Amino acid sequence: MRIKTLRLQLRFLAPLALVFAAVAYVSLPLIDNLMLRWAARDLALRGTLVANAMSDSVARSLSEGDLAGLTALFERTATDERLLGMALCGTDGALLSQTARLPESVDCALVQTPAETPGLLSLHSGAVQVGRHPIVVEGVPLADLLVVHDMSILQRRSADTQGYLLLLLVGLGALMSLITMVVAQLSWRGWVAGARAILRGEGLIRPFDRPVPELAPLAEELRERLRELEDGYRRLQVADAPWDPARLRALLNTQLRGDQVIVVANREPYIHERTDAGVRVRRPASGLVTAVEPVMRACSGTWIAHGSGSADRDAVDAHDRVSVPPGQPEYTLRRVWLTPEEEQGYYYGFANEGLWPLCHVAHVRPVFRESDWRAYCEVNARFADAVVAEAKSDDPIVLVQDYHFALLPAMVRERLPRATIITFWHIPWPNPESFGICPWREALVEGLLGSTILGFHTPTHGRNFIETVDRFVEARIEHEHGIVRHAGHDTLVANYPISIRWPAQQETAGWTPVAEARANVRQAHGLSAQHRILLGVDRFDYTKGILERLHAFERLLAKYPEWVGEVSLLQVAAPTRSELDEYQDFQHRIHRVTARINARHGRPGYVPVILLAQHHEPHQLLDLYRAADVCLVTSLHDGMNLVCKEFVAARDDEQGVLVLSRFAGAARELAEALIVNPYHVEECADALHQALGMSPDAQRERMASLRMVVREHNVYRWAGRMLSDTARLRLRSRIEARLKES
Ligand code: ADQ
Repeated sequence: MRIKTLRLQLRFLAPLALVFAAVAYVSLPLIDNLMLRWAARDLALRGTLVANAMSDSVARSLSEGDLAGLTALFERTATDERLLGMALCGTDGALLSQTARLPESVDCALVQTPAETPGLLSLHSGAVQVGRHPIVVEGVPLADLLVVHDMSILQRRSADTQGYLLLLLVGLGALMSLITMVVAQLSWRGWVAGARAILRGEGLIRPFDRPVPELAPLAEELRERLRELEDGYRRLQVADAPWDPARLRALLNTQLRGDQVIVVANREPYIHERTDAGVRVRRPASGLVTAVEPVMRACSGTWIAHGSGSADRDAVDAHDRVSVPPGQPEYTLRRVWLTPEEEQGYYYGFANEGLWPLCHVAHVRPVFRESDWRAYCEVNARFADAVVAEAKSDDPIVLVQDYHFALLPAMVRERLPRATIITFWHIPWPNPESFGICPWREALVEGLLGSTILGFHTPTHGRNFIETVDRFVEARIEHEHGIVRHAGHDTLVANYPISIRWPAQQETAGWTPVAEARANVRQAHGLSAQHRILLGVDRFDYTKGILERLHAFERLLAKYPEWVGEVSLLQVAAPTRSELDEYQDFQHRIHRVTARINARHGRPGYVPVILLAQHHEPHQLLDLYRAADVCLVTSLHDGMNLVCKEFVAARDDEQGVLVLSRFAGAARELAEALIVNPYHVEECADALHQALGMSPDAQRERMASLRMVVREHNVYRWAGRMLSDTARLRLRSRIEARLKES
């Protein structure tokens, strides 16, 4: 018998045994006492019967003075084994007659003793009982007859009875224990197996592991209900109170209290760089950093990233860690070092020449090199090592960011099976046909299926992923609930639209007023105060639709010549991945087209396209957003796009028009923008014309509605919804683990 079963049985038997011992201890003396009393009363009655039967003979013998005959009568009567003897005492206490075996301790003095029980005088040494029975003839008391019974027989019987009773109780106890144990075992095993099966999604299992096909529909229904409850819970999460830093912190401090959070991202939130003026700390222009940092600040976790700054190595301790933000440390940044070859293969090669174009439908061919793939695998393994090294328990929460780490979730899962791994894919996921051209498609999908939760910006990206799983790997899919079961492990595929931090009131109070920002920006670029500005802000990337934007602007000037000289396109493009040919070619092309448009429509004092191919600080971008009449986001394909949300957040004057590509994830939420197909030059030119001619009231109406959406759907909601789901799944897996243990 297994130890666990033995423990389980003892759990039932021990209390039962205790109860029976207590019952026996209390009840046996009580029962014994009761039986002795009954027996004594019986003997007393018996004595009375004897006395009554003999009273006539006694009266006659007394009247005749025949005491010898009386003694002979007593001797004959006292032959019974329980009757020890008899004595006749006069009313004055004198002994008139007695049997030979009368115990010495019995004499006529007892007649004077008051009796507790009528007719019962006393018990001597617990061994004899003396009954006193008056002989009364025609109402006149003549004498007292003492009848002495042997009590030792009763005591022997009492001891026998106790023995039998004890045996009976023990037998009963054993029988009841056995029945209880069997019933408890059956129901316990049944419930545990049933609950496990439901949680595993396999159906109920009968005790002793025999399947019960007739219960399968019930199990299915139970599972269904459980999922519906969870879906309802998630919907409620969407509808309730607004998300802000306090609510996010409260979530981390309650539902995820004490749980360690580790972020894995290629990009670090703080970069130490060597400059002529000494070491400078720079913050990268990244939507991802903006989104994830509040989580880190709230939970004092660890952020693992590639140390890419020229002074990064000087800033870390012996374990490659540095506390950030500098000056007011709130969490730890752990840097991972890559060789130039590794960076080339993993980052520029596989991630940005392979996966980036593969996932964006932007008509740029992905390049897949074997050496890049090897570097990608190795770097993923290096980061997985760092996660394991930084983990303080066997079940940390690991937030994996983006397409640089598709293999890492399964690598971490293998070494920390109890970890909760949340992977967020910041870029789109294409349909299975497009994804299928990747030579390592199965490995990438299986790597991601190591995640507990896999998040995308939109349901379409999630659906594409599930269809890709369906096409290329062996997995069970619950389409309705977005759950994929692969290698004995569930992954929840869900959508969490990312966003920006909505600015606090004290922050907006410090902003340059809109009129001033408009004037400053126009002055900086030599434009008149009334000059209209169309604004584009992007990384200098071919997916952002910068070329299509130029085409649309060119068409606007041609189709609606009244705008020539009145409006300029101010395009800010932050250099990015410039090491790659594709990016260099693209950037050159944009410069060429810009020059062509300017040559065609420009004139002294009027530059139609102002191209600022450089990084801008956040306050500079803020002034540009506030100065613009129209913001143009024309991505050919974009996971979400944060620029359009930044523009909306910057416009507290409720003016300005957003023109937004339908192929950006943001188009799902920002329906009040002018939604365009960036490939359709004519449609885009018309939208620009409409935007420039829009009345201030119409602008206010649209902008107020857009602001409401972005304020509510902020970055804290993105992180909060993901972490709420994390907390729910961790609770569930803890219950599951407990069930397994029992
Ligand atoms: P990106 O492709 O980088 O992000 P986006 O979401 O627009 O795209 O974020 C760009 C960020 O860089 C914005 O915060 C913007 O302000 C900043 N930026 C752009 N140009 C700049 C410049 N010249 N100087 C300084 N900063 C500049 C990826 C996905 C997106 C997804 C985000 C977040 O491609 O679809 O929205 O991740 O998940």
